[in-house]
Amino acid sequence: MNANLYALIEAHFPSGAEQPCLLIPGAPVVHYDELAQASARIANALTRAGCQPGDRVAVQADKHWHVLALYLACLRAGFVYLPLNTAYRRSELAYFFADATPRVVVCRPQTLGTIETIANGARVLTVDAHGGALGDRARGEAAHFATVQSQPDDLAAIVYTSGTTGRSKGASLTHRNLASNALALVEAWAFTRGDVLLHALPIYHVHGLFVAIHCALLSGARLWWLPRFDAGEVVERLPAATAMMGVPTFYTRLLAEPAFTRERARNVRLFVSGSAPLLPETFAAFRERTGQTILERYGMTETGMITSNPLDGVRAAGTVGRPLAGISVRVVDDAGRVCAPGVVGGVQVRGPNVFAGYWQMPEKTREEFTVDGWFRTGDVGEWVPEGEAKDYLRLAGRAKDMIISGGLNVYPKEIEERIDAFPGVVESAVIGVPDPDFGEAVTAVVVAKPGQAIDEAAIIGTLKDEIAAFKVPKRVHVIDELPRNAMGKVQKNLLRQRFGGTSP
Ligand code: MLC
Ligand code: AMP
Repeated sequence: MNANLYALIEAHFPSGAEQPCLLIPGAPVVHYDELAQASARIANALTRAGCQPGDRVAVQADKHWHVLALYLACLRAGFVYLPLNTAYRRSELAYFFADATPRVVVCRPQTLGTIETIANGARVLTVDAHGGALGDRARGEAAHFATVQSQPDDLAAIVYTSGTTGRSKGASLTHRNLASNALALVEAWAFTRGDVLLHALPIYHVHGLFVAIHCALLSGARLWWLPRFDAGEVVERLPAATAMMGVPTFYTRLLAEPAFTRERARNVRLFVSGSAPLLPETFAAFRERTGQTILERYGMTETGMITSNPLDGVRAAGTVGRPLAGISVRVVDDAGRVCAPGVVGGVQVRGPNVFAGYWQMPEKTREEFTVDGWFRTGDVGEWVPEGEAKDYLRLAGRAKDMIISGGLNVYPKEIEERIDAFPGVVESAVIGVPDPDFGEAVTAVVVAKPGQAIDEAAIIGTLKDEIAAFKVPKRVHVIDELPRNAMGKVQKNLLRQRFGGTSP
């Protein structure tokens, strides 16, 4: 049997392949056979460009359907797909290229000049709405490509996640990781060929790329392929959709639209939320407005999806449900002992979904696994001890010092190091404060050198030139001294209380 994920996906394509796959506003429908042929052409073109199985193909591109074909091409040819957030700037990209040494980089036409100077010897091709240079090369290629024979442990993708040390780590994901998770989700959420999934997520993170796309393609469903999340556009398309996936910000923004009514949501059988905590207020307001109950699930880049509230049965606000089929989850104390229900501890995971390790970081990989093979998520939670959500997992916070803003992770250390390097700054602390739109807003607290003024706008402006804008603090506060505990550790809880109005 071929463990290649593309082989599995293709086996589920609807028969009589001229079935609609991507519904794109203002553009012709893309059918399943067109997608398959486009992926074959790209696989042939990349092979001709020198790519071999195991080579990395790094992609920083807008959400054109050709990019989906490119992803499928990499899978079927055994190349390792490496998606990059479009917000990443030059220095961030240079790090990824140096670390992953891709054979090919695919980018937007407007960044070609920059990327060529940092691509580390990779061949650089553009992709745009018409296909770009990649499309030009693919056009003359055969529309057939024999999917390579893959082993379950062969790499399918590397997805970078930020690290507590400020250095990003590439999570190496295998064909087995992606395939097992995709099958578990199709089953848990009962996707069928009759579904139409509204897809407004970006396709450079696991939520939009793997969770959403695999559920749809593995069930022969259709997707509304929207370039980005725009609440008005989503409200317009929802009556023609049966499912939607989003980060909590999608749901708070929908609720802010007066045109988003029960009637608009009537045909949708499933609203899924994840990537960040869904506030119980949002859960309740959504139910009140639409009569529908959001299904919250929990996952991470290194593991794919871990737990989910049920399709049938109680979906409980503030919980992330039960482990998906084939996945084991445990909650342990600091000594590694399993916690009783109701006792908060570290969340650990084991199963075919758990990644193969961090790209070229064996030490870091070892640190994140227990001796008996469980992956430490860095999240903290408990099993609900009683009531209608008994035995569901409730996340209680994070052991790792991480902020989630609009579903995107920001590690304070990376930002603090940059702010500390500004002239006039003694030191800084970066925290997340509650934000009605992004859930948490990145905020900096800075100590100035005696007699030096801190220019908030200058710090924000300079950081925006250097790093992805979603990581840049929305505010910079100046303070005389950072509060520290007896061990000398900065008490971020006190800063959150002072600048975010939350209790410590
Ligand atoms: C954009 N901006 C953000 C931001 N997104 N700021 C903080 N946090 C964010 N998430 C800033 C931009 O830099 C810009 O700033 C301004 O907001 C407007 O930019 P935009 O591009 O117009 O924003 P918008 O399209 O409204 O994007 C917001 C969003 C988007 C919430 C729709 O961030 C999004 O799609 N988030 C989903 C991310 C996701 O897929 N996460 C899953 C990760 S996988 P300025 O100052 O320049 O104006 C994962 C595992 C799992 O976590 O379990 O799923
Ligand atoms: P990432 O590293 O981008 O994959 O983000 C994974 C992290 O997002 C997890 O470790 C959690 O901290 C968080 N996360 C994902 N889903 C949820 C959820 N439903 N509720 C709370 N946090 C979540």
